[in-house]
Amino acid sequence: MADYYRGNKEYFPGVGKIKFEGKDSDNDLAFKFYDENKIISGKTMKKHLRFATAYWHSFCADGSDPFGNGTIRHPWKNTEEKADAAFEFFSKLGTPYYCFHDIDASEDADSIAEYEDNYKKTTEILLERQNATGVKLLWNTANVFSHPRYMNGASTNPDFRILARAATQVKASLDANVILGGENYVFWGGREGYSTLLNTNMKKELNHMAQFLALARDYGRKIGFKGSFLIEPKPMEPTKHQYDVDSATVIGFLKEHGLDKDFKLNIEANHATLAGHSFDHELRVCADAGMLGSVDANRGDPQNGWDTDQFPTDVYDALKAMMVILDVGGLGTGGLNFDAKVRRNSTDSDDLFYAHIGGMDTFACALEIADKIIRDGKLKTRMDKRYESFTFGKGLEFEQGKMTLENLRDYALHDSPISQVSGKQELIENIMNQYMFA
Ligand code: XUL
Ligand code: CO
Repeated sequence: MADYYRGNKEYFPGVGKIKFEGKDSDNDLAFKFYDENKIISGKTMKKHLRFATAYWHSFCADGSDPFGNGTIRHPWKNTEEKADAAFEFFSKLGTPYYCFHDIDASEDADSIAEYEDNYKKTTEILLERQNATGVKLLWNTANVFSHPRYMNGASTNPDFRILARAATQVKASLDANVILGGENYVFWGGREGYSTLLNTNMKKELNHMAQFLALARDYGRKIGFKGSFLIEPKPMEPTKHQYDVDSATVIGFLKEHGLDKDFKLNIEANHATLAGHSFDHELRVCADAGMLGSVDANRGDPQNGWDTDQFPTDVYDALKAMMVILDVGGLGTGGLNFDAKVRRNSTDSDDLFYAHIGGMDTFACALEIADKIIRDGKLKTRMDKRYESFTFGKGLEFEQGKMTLENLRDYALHDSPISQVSGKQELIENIMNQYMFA
């Protein structure tokens, strides 16, 4: 019996189950570093990394860009065939989770009844394949940004009728999520933002967005959704200014509107780059607020300013991300979703496998190195030492809120002369390289 799922037809016939063969393997279709059963600090790699494949990039995108038509021709013709191809791919590759937008998997329709009917049937199709393979839903979401009706936004649209129309898609997506046992539900801002303030009442739009999110939360909880609602920050694209600019902005917004108990964040590497931050900065901001939900694992191109959604291959970047993730005790119900697409000129069906194998190997390396760094504790000791002056005496009293501004002045007045303390950045960077290439 084949060790992967196949429907009526095999969509990736040249490829079998992708196995771990180790770093000396010459087999291009094998993992060199990702060994799902390998135990790292008491947990398998599979459980640490919780990889997911994105339906939209892998089974919908056709390589088209603003200057040219699609280059990638998918053989699947309808919802069922697409689902067969997707689950064949997941089971051959071994990503334990997947993610989708409503209209990636299900056919869109202008009539709400038809849209809902399609989605119900699609949910059954997906559930059957989930049961056949054991692959689970990390999250789903509603695409309330592609259709022309959403050109002025969805929950921030100045026209109430459009806001209500968007609600039908979010409701249907939450219904599907509960049936499919989704572990999270995502909101990416899409067209929630503005092109010019000359025609935009920003305060009203932000209040509407908060109200809409609260209603989605209430409905989700009512129908038994127990997972996290996630907001995915991004500063621009498609609007000039997206409301969910970056982690700090989103966290402030959620707290202002009392949504921070149910909502966490989904951090995408390329969106961090666009916001002028590093990937690990965005993760750290969420981690410190106790709101790190999940990760869209991809990368941008430092030489341009748009969302290239490339597969992650930069081990150093992934390592710094994994150091934050391990530091907060792991991804919880989140995962590493490859919100990434093969290039327009990567047109063979096996390219999709190489892309994911590379991303999974990158994070597997990062996990092993991050775990070693954390267990060794050398960097932690150095960091703790930098803040040592707050662990005793007046420094500790300050942290405990026991000092006034006058007390600080009096302390400074009687303190001995201040000596410079180096941050030792270059040395720490050398130590990182030593861990990476040891
Ligand atoms: C867009 C993006 C989306 C979200 C889901 O930049 O990242 O694919 O992840 O809507
Ligand atoms: Co994303």
